Order: sequence, then C-alpha cells, then structure tokens
Amino acid sequence: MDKQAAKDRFIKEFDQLVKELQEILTNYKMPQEAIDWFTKSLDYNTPGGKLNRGLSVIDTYAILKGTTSDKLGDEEYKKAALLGWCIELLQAYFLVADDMMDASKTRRGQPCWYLVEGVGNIAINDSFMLEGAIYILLKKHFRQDKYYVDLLDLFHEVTFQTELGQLLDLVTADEEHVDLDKFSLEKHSFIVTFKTAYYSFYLPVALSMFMVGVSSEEDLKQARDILIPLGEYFQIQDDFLDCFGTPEQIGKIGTDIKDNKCSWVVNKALNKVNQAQRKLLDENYGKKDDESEQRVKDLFKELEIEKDYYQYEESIVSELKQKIDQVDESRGFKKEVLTSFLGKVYKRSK
Ligand code: GPP
Ligand code: MG
Ligand code: MG
Ligand code: MG
Repeated sequence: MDKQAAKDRFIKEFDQLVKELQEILTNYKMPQEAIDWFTKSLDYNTPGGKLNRGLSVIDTYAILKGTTSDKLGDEEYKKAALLGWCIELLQAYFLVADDMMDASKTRRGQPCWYLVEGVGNIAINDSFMLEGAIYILLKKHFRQDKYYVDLLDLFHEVTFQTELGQLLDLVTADEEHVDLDKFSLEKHSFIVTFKTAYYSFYLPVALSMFMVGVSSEEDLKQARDILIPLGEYFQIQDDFLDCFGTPEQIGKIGTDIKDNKCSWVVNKALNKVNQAQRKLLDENYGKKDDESEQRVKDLFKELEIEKDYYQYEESIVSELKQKIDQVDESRGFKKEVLTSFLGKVYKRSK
C-alpha cells in the first residue's frame, strides 16, 4: 500500500471515532449546538497535519508483529489506528493551546483555531475537550485489555512531561525582559526533550509495544534511549524551519524570533557572535516588529547557521544509526522500528 492509501485508510477511522464521540454527547442529551461545536473543533484541529505520529503507531505495531500495516487483521488495525488517533488528539490539544501561548497566526496552512471567527477564548475549553476525548475513546476500546492501565499511565505521564517542557519553553522566553544570557544549548536540549520528544517519538512506539506485549522495562528503555535524541533532532528541525522555512512549505508563520524563544538557531548564533553582532541580537531579538525580526534573520544568514545545521544533521544521524545498531532484539523489540522513524525524519522540509 502506498503512503497516500495508508493515510486515507487511517483518516477513514477518524470519521468513525467522531461518530462515537458525538454519541457520548447525545447520550448526555446535549443540545445540538454543543454537539456541532465539538464536531467542528475535532474536524478543524485533528486530521489536517502530516499525521506522522498517528500513522507510526500502526507502522510500529506491524513491524513488531513481523508484518506490514496493509496485512493487519481488521480488528487489530482498528485498535492500533485508534491509539494513533489518540496521539493526534493529544497533539491537537497541545497545538490549539500552544498557538494561543505563542500568539501564532496560522497552523497547517489555515488560521489558528482561536483566530477563527467566533472562537477566541473558547479555544481554551476546546483544547481541554480534545484531551478529554482521548480518555473516552481509550475507555471504550481498551477497558477490557490487561494493558489498559499502562496506556492510561503512559498518556498521563507523557502529557505532564510535555507540559513541563512547555513551561520551560515559556519561562525562558520572557517577553518583557529579553536576556539572551538565559539561553544555552543545554537548556534548549531540556526544553525540546520535554516539550516534543516524549509525546512525538516515545509515545507512539511505547503504545504499540504495550499492544503487542513487547513491553519489558529493558525494551521500553532501549526505545526511549534512541527516540528521545531522535525527537530532539526533530525539534531542532522545527526550530530551523521556523526561521529558514517558508510559510507555504511549513504551513505556519514562524514566531520564534519575535517570541524571544530559546531556539536552536539563536543558541548556535550566540556561540559564534562577535561583540557588535551580539549587540545587534540584544537589541533586536524578541522585538515584535518585522524590521527587528529581519535584522536578526540577516545576522543568522551572515553567521551561516544553515551550514551548522546541515553539519549537525549529518552528525546526529550517524550517531543515531550507530546506537540503533547496538539494539538487542532478543526480547522481541526490533531495530527496524527505529530505522523507520529515522527515515521519516531525515532531511524533512515540512
Ligand atoms: C512545540 O513547540 C511544542 C508543543 C506543540 C507542545 C505544546 C505543549 C502544551 C502543553 C501546550 P512549538 O511552539 O515550537 O511548535 P510550533 O512551531 O508547531 O508552534
Ligand atoms: Mg508554537
Ligand atoms: Mg510553543
Ligand atoms: Mg516551532
């Protein structure tokens, strides 16, 4: 099955799950306007992205079962896809809220949800409801399975880790007082591990591992030890694209410079600036106007941060490949899970 067909099949499952969620509201005898609003929020915020996280639950499950996703039985496909959609709901919850916190304008090529006519602060409640949907679906589909509590634990733990990362991301980016001395690559690593790597990389694999039953602490650790640095690399790409990608390419307008974010790009720049360049950064980074942002971008070009990025990319990829080589497959975990993830991330441009 080609990639588009796999995506189409996955999206079909979403329609079913929206019906199940509507049914919950109908059983509460909710007025139609609440059902319509929730449906609109689900449709607007959940399926429009690359769906990599969701699809990778199915792919990982198939690899661990020694097959491919198109050969999975109907029932197991549906269960894996449901877990995949639960990650996409978690992502939708995070992004609706993140866009408000980052004052972003667009997401996935359309206005951010809170900017849609008539939504505004209701988006805060919508984000909570997108999260709530995860637990309704998990209960409905996994209540009888012996690993149900493992799934719940994992979702709760990873959600809290992501919130910690978001906290650190926000407090490091004080909008009133720009102080670039607060930034460092060590701090950056901490932020991105927590705000991105756990939920985007470790979560899909760990969910599939529980479902297959290859979930000893040793194997979960093997997965984590590679997926966390892989997730860090993924967020470094996100930081790079925020500054050097085009909105058409990435589906969103970058905000990191104006938001005073402790991004990989500014940290790399800070490590190579002379005094005059540092002064320019101090005076322009974190300012809300387009001219200041442009001056910072020009300086990043002058400092050839793009070159550093491509160097970083090659070195992290070869490091990760070496680590994957050393994975012990004796208890049922498979290297291919990790190489397949790495393949999806390497040289991505959106
Ligand atoms: C990505 O940061 C991090 C998240 C989406 C996690 C948000 C967590 C919450 C608890 C709300 P980002 O701001 O760089 O993402 P993007 O560039 O897509 O806006
Ligand atoms: Mg953001
Ligand atoms: Mg953010
Ligand atoms: Mg970003």
